[in-house]
Amino acid sequence: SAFDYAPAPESRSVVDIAPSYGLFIDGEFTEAADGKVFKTVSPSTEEVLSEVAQAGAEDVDRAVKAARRAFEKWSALPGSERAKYLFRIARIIQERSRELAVLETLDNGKPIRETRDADLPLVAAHFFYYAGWADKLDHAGFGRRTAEGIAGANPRPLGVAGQIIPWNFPLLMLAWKIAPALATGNTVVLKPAETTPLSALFFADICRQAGLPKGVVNILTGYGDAGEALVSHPDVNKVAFTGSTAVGKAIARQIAGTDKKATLELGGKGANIVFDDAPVDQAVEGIVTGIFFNQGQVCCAGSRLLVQESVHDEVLHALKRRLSTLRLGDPLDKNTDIGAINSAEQLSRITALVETGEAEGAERWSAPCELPSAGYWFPPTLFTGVSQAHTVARDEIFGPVLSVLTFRTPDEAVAKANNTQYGLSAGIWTEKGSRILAVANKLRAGVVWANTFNKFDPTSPFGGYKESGFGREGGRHGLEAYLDV
Ligand code: TXE
Repeated sequence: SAFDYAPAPESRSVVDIAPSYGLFIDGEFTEAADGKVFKTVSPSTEEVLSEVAQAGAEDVDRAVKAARRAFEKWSALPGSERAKYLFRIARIIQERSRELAVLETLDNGKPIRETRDADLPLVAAHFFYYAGWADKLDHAGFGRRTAEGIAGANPRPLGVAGQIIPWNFPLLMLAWKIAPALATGNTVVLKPAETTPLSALFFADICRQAGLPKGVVNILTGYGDAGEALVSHPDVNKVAFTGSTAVGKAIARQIAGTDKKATLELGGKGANIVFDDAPVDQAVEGIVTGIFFNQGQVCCAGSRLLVQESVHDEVLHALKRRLSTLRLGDPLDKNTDIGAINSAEQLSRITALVETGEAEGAERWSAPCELPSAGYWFPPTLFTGVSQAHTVARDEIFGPVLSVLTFRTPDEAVAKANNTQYGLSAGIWTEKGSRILAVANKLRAGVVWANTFNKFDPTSPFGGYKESGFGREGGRHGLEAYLDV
């Protein structure tokens, strides 16, 4: 069967996880002021990996003060000096990428193939990319320094950035947030998600290794209350958040009436649109990448398949055959395609939404695979016979679950794709270039992929329309989010 294969596990011993970790404040690892700690577990085995300090309001205050003190010198450095630190960080990430990939896989549950081939190379790429910007801000349309002074725009850092990130791409979300903030001369207090605190703490170690001045990057592990304290701290000038739409809205309410700037990157319900002229095998691979990459725990996942009616049966047949070959299991095994769900809470959210889908009458099909007895797992699943009113067509499931809808004409595809509260991503599969352009221009989505899906690049801005949030990360636009011009 598809499950008979020789396992080739990545060695766990390449990463040395300490039994406990402190908060990283002002260049030092330190206990929380009230001594609180929490455990982080591996979602594929439920084994406790380590115990980390749990930040409270007092720790947030200490970290923000450290970042404020560091800001004076950091923002005054020439861009070329800041670039040197960022290049150094990027190179250390490359050198330590095997260790970091294994760590991320242990703490998050995603397959090592993904952390090794996608997460880590992209993390390094973002630091290299923004390092390259640091000394060019004055010369790239942001402004121009002349012998007499400054002509045109004068780009200035905002100050202290409070950054809150989720658990689905812990290191990559850190890179998206820290690299542009530092390149533009801001300092940072970052809170990783409570289920994936470890890679951010290893990153703190990399900052020390790179000789980054103390206080420029501070890492606070903890829960939502620490995030809330960070957002409301009066000395935080900019809030950058990636996470659920509900918390994003709460943050927007919290900072209303203050002078804080914000970027919010929230949920999604991306449409992957397959036209009848698309090569089926290629489209099927793109559908699989779109929704089963990282177990579908991706804000820009292609979680709604819109397939042209005339090829529905053919595409579904090929898709089910492909899904039956996916290997679910040990995320450290290099042959694994589908890893663990990140937490028991996320698994129960997925399970509840799938039950709702069944109760509302959509037809469920799950790939035949054995689920390991320990850990949090969900098989690759499809819903067919889905209408736009169904919950599984409207709500973000954030799991390996694809809802299949059909359309007859390009206009109907566009209307259905846009019929969502979200607007983060979409995909188009067709051989016709003119159709790609025509359809893409009508989609209300921050990212539109054509004949590919879930491809990321540090040069491309990423962000949402509608309730998927506002602001862009990545590319030149990602710099603007950290500058007053
Ligand atoms: O998100 P939260 P959760 C979606 C996805 C998922 C759902 C819930 O649909 O099923 O959200 O996930 C911090 N003030 N996405 O509960 O709570 C929290 O500690 C400030 C989409 O994990 O939003 C963590 O660091 N911060 C998504 C971060 O916010 C607060 C990625 C995200 O957690 C806070 C993740 C508060 N009041 C989930 N409460 C995406 N866009 O990629 C919590 N946090």
